[in-house]
Amino acid sequence: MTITIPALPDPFTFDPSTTALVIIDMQRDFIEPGGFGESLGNDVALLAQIVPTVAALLALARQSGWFVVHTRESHAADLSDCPPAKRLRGAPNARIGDEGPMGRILIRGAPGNAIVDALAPAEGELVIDKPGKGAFYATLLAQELEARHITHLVFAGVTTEVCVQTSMREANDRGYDCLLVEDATASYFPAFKLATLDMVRSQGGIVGWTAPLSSFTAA
Ligand code: C5J
Repeated sequence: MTITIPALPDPFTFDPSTTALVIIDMQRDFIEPGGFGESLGNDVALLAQIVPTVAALLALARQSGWFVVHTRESHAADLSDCPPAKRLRGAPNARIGDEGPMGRILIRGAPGNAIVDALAPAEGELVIDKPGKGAFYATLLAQELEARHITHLVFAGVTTEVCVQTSMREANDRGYDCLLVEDATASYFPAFKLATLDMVRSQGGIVGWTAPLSSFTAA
């Protein structure tokens, strides 16, 4: 059974049985007050405000039988998967692997590396630990999606112009039809979010589609 929803640049048609929801990096360190993101001077409220919308999207996906994927930007404790170039950029007193306000910054198992409680993965959902910005780089995501014959990906999460956009572009290059849920993604820089939505759907959907959550709930 296929469903068609209003979207930009044109309607988006998908079959729930071959569709996955991919929630990018809804991690405590990026979203909660007192975490790594806030310690860098970012207004985390901009990210926290989408949590209820992402939770509603997740509930809809679970109800509709979509495969669900959660990602975490994370590194091994010995930093063997963190290129020095990545570690050396950013604030000198808050590098990946340093002790941060919620444990070691972007290290697997640190409290701040966890997904926020409201979006905790359920049994049977895939959790991808990704050392890059993109969800496909150095992960098993491609194989996991192929094994389930997934053809369409619906994206949500943070931050829009960094890990969400990178993952969506990687997916687009791999042949997936991708849609970004407009009100289920956020950036510390609102102008970057708006620019990313425009980039994705420009030139006839060069990266994919965008639509608000209401397009899905109405359908
Ligand atoms: C993500 C980042 N998740 N902005 N990371 O976008 O560094």
